[in-house]
Amino acid sequence: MFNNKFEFKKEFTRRIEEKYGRSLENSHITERYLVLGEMVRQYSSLNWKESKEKIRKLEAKQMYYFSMEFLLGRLLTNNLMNLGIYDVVKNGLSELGIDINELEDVESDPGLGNGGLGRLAACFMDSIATMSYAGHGNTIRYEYGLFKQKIEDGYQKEMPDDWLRLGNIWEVKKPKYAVRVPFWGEIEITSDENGTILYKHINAEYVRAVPYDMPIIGKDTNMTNMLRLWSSEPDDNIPANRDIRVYLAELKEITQNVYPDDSTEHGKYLRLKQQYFFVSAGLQSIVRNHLEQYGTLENFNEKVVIQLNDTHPVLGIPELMRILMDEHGYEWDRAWEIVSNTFAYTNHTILSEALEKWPEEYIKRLLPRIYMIVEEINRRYKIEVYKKTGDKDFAERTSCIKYGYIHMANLAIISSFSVNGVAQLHTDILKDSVFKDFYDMFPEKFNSKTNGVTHRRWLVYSNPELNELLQKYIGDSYIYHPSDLSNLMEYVDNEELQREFLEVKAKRKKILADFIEQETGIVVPEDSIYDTLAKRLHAYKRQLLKCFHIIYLMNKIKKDPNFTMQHQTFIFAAKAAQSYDFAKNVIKLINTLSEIVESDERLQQYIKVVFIPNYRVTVAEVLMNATDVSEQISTAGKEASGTGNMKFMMNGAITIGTLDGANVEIDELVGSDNDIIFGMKVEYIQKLSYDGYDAVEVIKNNKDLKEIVESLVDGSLHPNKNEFKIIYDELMYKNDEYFVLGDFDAYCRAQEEVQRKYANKNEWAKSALINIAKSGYFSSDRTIANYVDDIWHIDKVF
Ligand code: NBG
Repeated sequence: MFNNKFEFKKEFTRRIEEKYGRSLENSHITERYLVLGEMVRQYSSLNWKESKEKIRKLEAKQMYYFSMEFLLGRLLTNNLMNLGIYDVVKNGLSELGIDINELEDVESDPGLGNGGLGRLAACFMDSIATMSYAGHGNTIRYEYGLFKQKIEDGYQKEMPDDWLRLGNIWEVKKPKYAVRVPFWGEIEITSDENGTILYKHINAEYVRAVPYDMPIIGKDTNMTNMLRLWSSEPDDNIPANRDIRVYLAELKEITQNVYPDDSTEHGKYLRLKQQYFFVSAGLQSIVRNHLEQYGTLENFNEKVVIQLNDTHPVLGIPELMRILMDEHGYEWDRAWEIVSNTFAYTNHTILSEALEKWPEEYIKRLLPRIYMIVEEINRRYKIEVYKKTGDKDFAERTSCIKYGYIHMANLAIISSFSVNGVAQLHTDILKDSVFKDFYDMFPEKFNSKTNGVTHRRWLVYSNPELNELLQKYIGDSYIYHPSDLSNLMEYVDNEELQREFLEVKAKRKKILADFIEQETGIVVPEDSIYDTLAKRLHAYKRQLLKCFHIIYLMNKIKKDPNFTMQHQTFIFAAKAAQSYDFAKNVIKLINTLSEIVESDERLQQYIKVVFIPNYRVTVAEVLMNATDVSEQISTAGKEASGTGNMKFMMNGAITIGTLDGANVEIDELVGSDNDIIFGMKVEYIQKLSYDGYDAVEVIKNNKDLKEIVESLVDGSLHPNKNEFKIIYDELMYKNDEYFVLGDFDAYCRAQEEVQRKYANKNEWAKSALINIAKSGYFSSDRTIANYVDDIWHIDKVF
């Protein structure tokens, strides 16, 4: 392929000429990008081949991460860095007169997911490969990503995220591994000559699932894993009476969009189809691969472990039962033994709206055989539990079919050998309340795995300035051993380092400021506290609380002629789900505040408000490392973990947050001098929820707050008094479900603490450095090590 810059240049030029029939000088930037991508992918193919051979030779156990989302972000830089050829390529290109950054910018950022859950899957893939474990991803090849967010007149507008416009340079289509996935139809029950009962799926409509494989390249290792994305295509046979155009349209829909609108019946069926489609295809291919190597499924769970990323892939459980029994002649008991030792389930949220349940009827119609198996799992479960406890109520309560619905989390817990939460506090809540019954029954299944993020993407590659500074003091071992970041503790009092750190931060702030100006036209001062809240827009994440603090400041600035503060820039980035009106209303509010500030000189002396549109991995990469203050202000108990909090911390931002999710662990590690914790705690909130919380009462007793809430509807923020009515109603008539008002005062005091702390530059820099030093714990390398030790039990391949 190429071993040095000279060979690279020659090869690159030759390929451009061969592929496009033109000279390098006349080639288009997209042609250059595509050729480079192809070269890098092929470069990694040798490792891919070697990894597969080694896995086979060692008979290594493999982990498969089943997830409906993988928010990969762009891969060119990451892959070049991980392969150790970034500089060769960069310099080679530069000598050919090409700026590598321009090619990097051609790559689209595949939004194959929604938020933390999808990004976590991507971080895990990086750590697993880098640590030389065999661990692959299994997902859907969505034709369009989530959506591109545009802001028009302050409102969110959704545009298609056409990420495949230039093709995907990393994938290889493998039609020979296609499998068939059945929907609809009926089950015909017969028996053979020995009396064995046979289940035959008749009148089914088949969809062809075709895999596209992407290499997952580890850092400085030969290990290359696979992310398999399934795409739907027409089957060779379709039912005789089926209208072919309808068949094609419905089939195409399966892999068209991330999160199709599931407010309609059609949408719900579609979502269910997506779930079954990718788990069935994934399992069929894993089983085939296993049989090819071992010739038996007897040792399946010794060689395969499947991690279910939330409940979306839980249909994999009955599907594997089906494959073992209907296709390979297994009896129930033995099949169950294999299945219940193969799957492990991760819960990512306790919000009841997100704990999936499906009308029984839907599964019965769409997946008749799967329905029968779920029913049987449930029947046996209830008998077993009743035998064990003698408690009928308990058995009913925890069963997976209740009141006409199939409860996916219950099915997952009953059928998996491991159930984990994603931060200590979250796991405690699962054990103590949400899944208490199950915990009482199967305490051994429950465990906690605090999330992590790949510090290579989020620090080493996206913040080269900080990386360089860290290496100057502590060397580069932390790239592979993130806990070595703690070596920085020795230097946190060093004033020279503190100064250098602030310089690095200033450079990153400049980069962000330029980006903001380019995206929004807003000019933000560099000498300002960059205070960022970037995550999905949701009531529990409380973007609204931050808005209220901003309005509070605006009111103070206007009223008090002696007002003064260090300039602070409030940055938001968030997408709202398409049908979530409240969230969209908050986006409009943020943009309205931004406009008010932009048109008022006096306000601008002290604050700026910025909404960065179309939040995605690429934006996070310039946003997090330029931030001074990391906003993690969810209602305590609601944020399972958070992972943005970790990315900010790693880049030396100081957390202002509630004791929620992984914030609790951040606080334990850095200590209360180095973060700013405020607000009601989980226990108090739980008590309040029962004991009476009266939003109207809270406002009555707080003049500032009253003024703020009223400004939503009295025309002072927007001439249309109904503009923020949805927000107003949520607070006043739905009793402020997420305690925005209840935490308002505490949040304002915490923000005063930000101001006080920032005034002392050395103190600030020291705290930031302590945050960086302690952030090794939040590398996904640590998380993966925990999963390997406690759940997966897989061995290193290299
Ligand atoms: C999210 C939680 C986050 C958590 C990520 C990753 C879902 C359903 N859950 O708090 O809200 O960090 O999962 O575990 O997206």
